[in-house]
Amino acid sequence: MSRNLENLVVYQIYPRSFQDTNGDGIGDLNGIRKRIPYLHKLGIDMIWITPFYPSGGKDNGYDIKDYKAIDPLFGTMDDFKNLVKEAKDHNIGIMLDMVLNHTSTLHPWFQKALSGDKEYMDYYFFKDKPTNWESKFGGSAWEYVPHLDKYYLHLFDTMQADLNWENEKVREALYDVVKFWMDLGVEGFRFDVINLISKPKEFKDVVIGDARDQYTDGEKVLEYLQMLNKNTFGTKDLVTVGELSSTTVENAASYVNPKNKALSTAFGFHHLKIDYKDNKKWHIQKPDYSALKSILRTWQDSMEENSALMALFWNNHDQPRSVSRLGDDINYPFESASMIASMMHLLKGMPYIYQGEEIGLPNAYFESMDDYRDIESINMKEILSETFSKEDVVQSLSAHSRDNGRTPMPWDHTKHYGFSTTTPWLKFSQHNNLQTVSDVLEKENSIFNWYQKLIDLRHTETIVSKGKVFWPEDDHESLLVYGRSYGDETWLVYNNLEDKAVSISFETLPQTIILSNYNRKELKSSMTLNPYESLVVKL
Ligand code: TEU
Ligand code: CA
Repeated sequence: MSRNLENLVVYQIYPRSFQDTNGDGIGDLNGIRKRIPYLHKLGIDMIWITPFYPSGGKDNGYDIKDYKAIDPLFGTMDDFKNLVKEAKDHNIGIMLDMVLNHTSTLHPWFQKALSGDKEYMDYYFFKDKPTNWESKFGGSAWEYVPHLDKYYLHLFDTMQADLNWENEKVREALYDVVKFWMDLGVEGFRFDVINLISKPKEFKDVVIGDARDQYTDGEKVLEYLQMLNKNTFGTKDLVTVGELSSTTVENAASYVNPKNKALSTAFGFHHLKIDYKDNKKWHIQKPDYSALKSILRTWQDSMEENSALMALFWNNHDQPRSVSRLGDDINYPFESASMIASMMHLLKGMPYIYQGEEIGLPNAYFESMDDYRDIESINMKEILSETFSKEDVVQSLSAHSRDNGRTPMPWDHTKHYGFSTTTPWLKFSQHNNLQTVSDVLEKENSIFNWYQKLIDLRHTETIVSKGKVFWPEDDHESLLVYGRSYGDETWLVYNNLEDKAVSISFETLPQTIILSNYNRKELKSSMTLNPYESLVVKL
C-alpha cells in the first residue's frame, strides 16, 4: 500500500542547534535520539534532518565532502542507525537532506579536478572566461584557479562548486549516494536547491540582476528528477521534497504532479518574500498581506489542478522566525504564533514544523554584529555596508539573517537552557521573555498544544487532508479566510493577521467551533475577531 502523503506532518531538525549530548556546544545525533519521545508527544510522522555529513564547514553542512559518512561532530554511523531504529519504534520516519547541486571544494572529486584530471573537471563547470553572474552569497559566481587558468562555477559559496548533471557519471554517482541511505532505512529525502541542477548549454552575461533566470528551472530539471526517481526512490514508497529556489508555479507543479513521477512535494518561497522590498532580501518592508493572499491562493489552486501537493511551511534554518516576522512576539506571542500556524496547517499540502516553532521561538535579537555566524550574514555585513547606513545593516541582518532560525533550542531553565553543558556554537535567542520547552509543556493552552491539535486534525479529519480549498469573498485587508470542503462537510478558517480587532459576519451560523486561539465558546452571526485571532468553524 502506498503511503498517504496528504496526512503526513514533518518536523525539521537543524542538528547543530537541537540538543548537544557530549558537551561540545554542538547538537548531535544522540541529541535527536534523546528527544524522540518529545517529538512523538508532538505527534509528527517524519523528521527531516539537515546535513550531518563531513563538510568543509563553510555553510554549516551544505558543503559536503563525503556523502556517505557522518561528520564526527555529529556522531557515528552507529549513532545514526540507532536513531533510525528508535524513530521507527515511535512510528517516525527519517528524511535526509541531499545536497546534489554542489559539493564542497574539499570533496575528492573536486580535488581531482583541481589536480587537472580532465575526467573530474567534467564533474563541474570549469571555463576559460567567467560571466558576470553573482553568487547567492554575494560576489562573483566564478572562482579563478590560477594553476589551471580556469574559473569554476559556484552559485553559493566559493567552497560550494556546482556539479555538472549533464555528465552521466555525476548522475550515477549521485544515485549511488541516495541508494546508500535508502539501504540504511531512510524513508524520505529533501533535495537542496534541486531546480538549479540544469545549467544552460552556453553561459552568458546578464544585463541586470543576479542571473537567476539563467540557471533556475533549467531545461532539464524535470528530466533529471525523473531519472533520479526511476533510479533510486521511485522503486520504494518514499517521501520526497524538492527545495525550489525562485521557481514558478508552473514549474513547481510539473515537478510534483504525480503523473510526472518526479517528486512528492516541494518547497516554494514566494509566500515568504512578502516582506522583501522590491523582491530584495536585505530591503525590509512590512509584510504585504494582499500579496500573501494571492500567492497562497494561486499556489493552492494550481496544485489542485495538477493533483499535486506543496509543502506547507513558514520556518526553516534559512528563515527568520515567523512569530517575529509576521506576528507580535512581545504582546501576542501565543495568539500570533498560533494564528500563523493554523493559517498554514489547514491548507492542503504537507506541513513542516521547524524546531522551536512549536514553542513559539522568536528571532535571535542579537545585540552585537559579532554574534552572527552564518556565512551569508558575514558576507552581507560587508557588502551592505557599501550602500546602507550602519543602522540599516543592523536592522536588515536582525530581520533577515539566517541565524534567526539557527539559535539553539531552549529546553529548560538550567544553565545553557538544557541544550548543552557548555556555551553553544551560536547564542540563544536574546528575546527577553524566552519560553523554553519545559515552560510550554507545563501550560494547558500552549502553543505546543495548538500544534498537537493541528497535527491531530490532519491525521484524523479527511476534510483537512483531502478536502478542496476554496476562497470566500472577503474585503478586509487584515483578514485571511479560506474554506475547506469534503463531501457535504464545510469548514471556514478565519485568520486575523494584525493586532487590530476585525468584524466578521456569517451568512448562516456555523454549527461548531473546531479551533479557537481565544478559547471562544459561542458564535454570533456578527462578531469581532480579536488581535491575531484564528477561528475555525464547521458549517
Ligand atoms: O538554500 C537555498 C537558498 O537559495 C536559500 O534558502 C538561501 O539560503 C537564501 O535565500 C539566501 O538568501 C539551501 C539551504 O537550505 C541553505 O541552507 C544552503 O546554504 C543553500 O541551499 C546552499 O546549499
Ligand atoms: Ca555535541
